[in-house]
Parts: sequence; structure tokens; C-alpha cells
Amino acid sequence: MSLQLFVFPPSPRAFKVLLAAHQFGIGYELRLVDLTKGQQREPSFLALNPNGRMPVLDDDGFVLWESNAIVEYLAAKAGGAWLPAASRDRLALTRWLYWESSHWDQACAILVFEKLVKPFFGLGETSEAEVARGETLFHRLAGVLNGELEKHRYVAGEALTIADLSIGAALSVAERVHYPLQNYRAIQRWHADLQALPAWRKTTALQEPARA
Ligand SMILES: N[C@@H](CCC(=O)N[C@@H](CS)C(=O)NCC(=O)O)C(=O)O
Repeated sequence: MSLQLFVFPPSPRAFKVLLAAHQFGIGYELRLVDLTKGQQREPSFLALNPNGRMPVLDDDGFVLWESNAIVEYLAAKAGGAWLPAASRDRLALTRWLYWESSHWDQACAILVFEKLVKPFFGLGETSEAEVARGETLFHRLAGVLNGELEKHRYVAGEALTIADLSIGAALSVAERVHYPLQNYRAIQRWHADLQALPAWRKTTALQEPARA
């Protein structure tokens, strides 16, 4: 059986794993988990991920959930320098994946929920208090990211790594979420570099909400 990615493509977390697969040139079968239809709560999906959340990878019976774990798995499968063998080199990237899931994803998710998910799913008015909370968290993190990107072209140095794919995925909805990026010139430059990647363009083409 081929490698399968269970995703809802409009989501930035789906974008992350699809972007990684495209960047590494790894073939996959896209299995739609339509969140608008509650497919993440169906028994067949819960059997793959009891958390009822996408993305999920199934590679010939090896099942993984958590988007950053999936990115690491794809990087290992791709070989080469994508997942460095030396522990210090690898952990220099891993720490950014933890940063992404503990801090960056959490801050971005507040803004995505208020400005994108609520209108998309008809979940009520945007809460200005939540937007303010999300923006406060966002600024603290964007300052850190911008500082690193002033020192080198990509997050962890001069070469593109899984840290860029993981952290950059949130910006796949930047135009619609209006992250407060005005004062972060290095992030803007990096975002433009990511958008120019053929893999980014290929992933963007899948973002349109599924119509069934
Ligand atoms: N930390 C997880 C988060 C996954 C997640 O929260 N996915 C959301 C969509 S972006 C989901 O499937 N939500 C469905 C639900 O909560 O019912 C990851 O990075 O994979």
C-alpha cells in the first residue's frame, strides 16, 4: 500500500505535511478528512488517531499523528541532510519543531480560529479580546523568529530545513488571517522565499476547500 496522508488541505497543519512531502519529492495518496463533515470523528478515523485530529500518516501500516512527527518521518524517508544524523545538528532543528508546536502554532491558531475558522464554519463573531491575546503572543514569538532570520537566510542557518517547513506553514493563510507582520522585515523576506518554492506553490494549489 502506498504512503497515505489523511488531511484537510485548507488547514495550515495539513499544509505543513503536504509541503514536506512535496519538498522531499515523496509520493503519497491524499485521503481527505473533511472537517466540515465531522469525518475526524468517524470510527475509521479514530482508529488511526484517537485524538480525532488530522493530519495523520499511514505508511504501509505505520501510523503517525502530530504534524511535526510526520514531517520528521518524511525527512528521514527523504534521506540526505533533511534529518541530520549527528544529534547536535538534528536537535538544532528539533528544538524549533517543539517551539513551533508549543508556542508558534498556539499563537497562530488563536488568530486562525478567530479570523478564518469562525467565519468558515459559521461559529459566530470574531472576538476582539481573543484577537488581542493572539496578537500579543504572536509579537513575542515573531520577535524571536525575526531576530534569527536577520542573522541567516533560513530559521536554522543558510540552508532550508524542516524547521522552515514546520514554522512557515502557518503563513500559508497569512493573507486571510492578517498576522501582524508589518514590523518584521526578515520574516517578510523569508515568507517570500518560501512562497517561491515550487513545493509551496504545489501545496497552495491544494488549499482550496474540498467540494463534495
Ligand atoms: N498538534 C496537532 C494538532 C492537530 C489539530 O489540532 N488538527 C485540527 C485541525 S487544524 C483538527 O483536526 N481538528 C479537528 C477537531 O478538533 O475536531 C498537530 O500538529 O498535528
